[in-house]
Amino acid sequence: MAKPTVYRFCAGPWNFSEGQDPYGPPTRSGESFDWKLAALKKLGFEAMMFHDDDAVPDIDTKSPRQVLKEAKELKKRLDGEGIAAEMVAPRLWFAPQTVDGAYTSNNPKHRRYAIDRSKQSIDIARVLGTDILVLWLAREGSYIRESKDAGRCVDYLVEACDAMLAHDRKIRLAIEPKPNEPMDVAYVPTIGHALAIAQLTRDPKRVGALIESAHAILAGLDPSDEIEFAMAFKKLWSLHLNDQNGLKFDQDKPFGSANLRVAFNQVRALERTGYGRNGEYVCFDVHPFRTTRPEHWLKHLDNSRKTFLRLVEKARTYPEKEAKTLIADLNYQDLDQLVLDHLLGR
Ligand code: XLS
Ligand code: MG
Repeated sequence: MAKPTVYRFCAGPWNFSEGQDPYGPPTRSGESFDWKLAALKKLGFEAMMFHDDDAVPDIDTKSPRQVLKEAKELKKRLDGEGIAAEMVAPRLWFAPQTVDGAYTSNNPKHRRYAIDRSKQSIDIARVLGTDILVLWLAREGSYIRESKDAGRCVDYLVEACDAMLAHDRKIRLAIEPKPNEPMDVAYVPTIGHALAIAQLTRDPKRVGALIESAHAILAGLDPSDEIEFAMAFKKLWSLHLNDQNGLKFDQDKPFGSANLRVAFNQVRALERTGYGRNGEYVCFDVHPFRTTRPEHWLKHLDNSRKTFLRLVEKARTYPEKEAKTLIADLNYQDLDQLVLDHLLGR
């Protein structure tokens, strides 16, 4: 019997957001990076995840030398706080060069920009001590179908991955699927699409995935099935747990906030597949509600972690034997109630 997994937690600087949304300005004044780092430690988190310009602000204005210098300074600060860098993700959705896509832009110069910026993110990742580059393909998709050649875009995505894999022999690419937003329709909406792209690259064993709960729900799927699918290929290398109430904008709600049973089944999937046993982190890609006052700024992360750990207990005390008997008897009515009673704490 394998030892119980001891989970380690992670969040990004963007998870301490100031409350802005497309319809209104921030409701909390920003805090410094040091404040966020100290807050993460206080919450018992052991790692921080980074966009490239979280690690090196205003990155496009700096020389490669300056970028590496600042990455090394950040690494020293992280080491001083005992915080690991979980991943680096190139932010390929802000710059003017990515207005019509990054790797799949119709403009070859912009595709080159996206690949060069990704290679730089790999250099930052190596300095920070992580071998994971997360590719959330935010603008790889279309606003109207006729503006792009979706088949050619598969080739562009594979070309971009191949360039990254050739740039560094150790880096692993974790593709983070999402079906839409900011695009009308995105090109890599599910874990199946991500792993299919991986198979076309020059080194498929170095191309895996990251699953985000809300993104799977936006694709009309159950995140626990996506987790089990990715783990069947041994390719779930990072994880963004949060929640989502229906098909609308990406809500990044605290874990369990919208649907406790979906959260329970995600934790059960992690327990069953052994996610976390090879050093993988549980990241909460969650945002505080806009109404949250500064004195409550950390609650969305603290509550997500507490809910996660309570659901680990629920997974570990799940009445497996009773469930197996009901399954053998095809008695799914009582199995359904068994799960609810267990979650309700009969
Ligand atoms: C946004 C994405 C983003 C990626 C990292 O929805 O989840 O947080 O995980 O770029
Ligand atoms: Mg995410």
